[in-house]
Amino acid sequence: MSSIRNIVILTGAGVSAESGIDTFRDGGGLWEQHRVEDVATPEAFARDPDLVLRFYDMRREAIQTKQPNAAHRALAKLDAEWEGDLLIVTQNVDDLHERAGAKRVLHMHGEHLNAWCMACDERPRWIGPLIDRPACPECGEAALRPDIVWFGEMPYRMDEIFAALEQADLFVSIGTSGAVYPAAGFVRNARELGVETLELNLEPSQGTAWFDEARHGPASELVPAWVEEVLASSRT
Ligand code: BV8
Repeated sequence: MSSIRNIVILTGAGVSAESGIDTFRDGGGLWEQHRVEDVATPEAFARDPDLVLRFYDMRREAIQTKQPNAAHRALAKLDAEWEGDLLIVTQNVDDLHERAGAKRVLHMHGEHLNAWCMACDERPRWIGPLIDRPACPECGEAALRPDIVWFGEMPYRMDEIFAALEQADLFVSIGTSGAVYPAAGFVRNARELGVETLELNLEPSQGTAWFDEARHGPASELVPAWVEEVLASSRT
């Protein structure tokens, strides 16, 4: 019988790459089209709110034209069939995990499809643009910003993430470059806790040396194969 009961999975932009959503660092990635400092910081939003709102309006619209890929579907299958604890901690701000059917998903960097009201702190579901400063559906104020964790802002629900890591038997990092903290440090937290660690990525990430095992290739191939493997091992 496999000793794996509780799994924490971290996903990054590489999981959505084959769905046609730009990653941050590959080739013509998002960062190259816009300098990070220009759009993904509170300072940028204070300095040039229209630029930042247009940047997120474009991406919010774009993700609604994309579909989950085989990696999202395999993780949703694992979520549905895994009897132990399972948490998909995603750095991604798209909704492809959910649209593939995954339930146990935690967006540590926020979501394109939520807005965040700076007047009443509500986070209404939002699919349209914010550039025209629409009124908050809760309080009526024109004070909505993207519900995205920018650089220098605290990622969401960190206490839940660390609690899950403390209970985990396996930590799997999928489709992330290991460039951004605190997410990039989770593999070290896992190792310190004695958790088995696995990397599934197109190429070695910046943190690849910290993993017990690393497999390199496209997520649409690696993830379904790994899901079948871990489900089969749980039945032995
Ligand atoms: C915080 C939302 C503290 C925005 C994002 C110096 C050292 C250490 C840390 C820092 C430092 N200086 C500053 C920091 C902190 C900073 C940081 O880490 N900076 C980095 C650049 C050094 N971190 C922060 O600011 C974080 N907050 O630290 O707060 C604090 C403390 C107290 C009080 C208040 C605050 C907040 C970070 C969150 C920023 N927001 N996203 C948006 O989406 O617009 S980050 C953004 O980049 C993503 O969300 C993601 O999390 C991150 C990394 O991107 P990846 O997902 O890894 O994508 P990437 O393109 O990099 O890699 C893709 C990978 O996929 C590649 O490896 C590629 O090979 C692979 N791939 C490609 N195709 C495929 C594939 N794999 C498989 N199959 C394929 N087909």
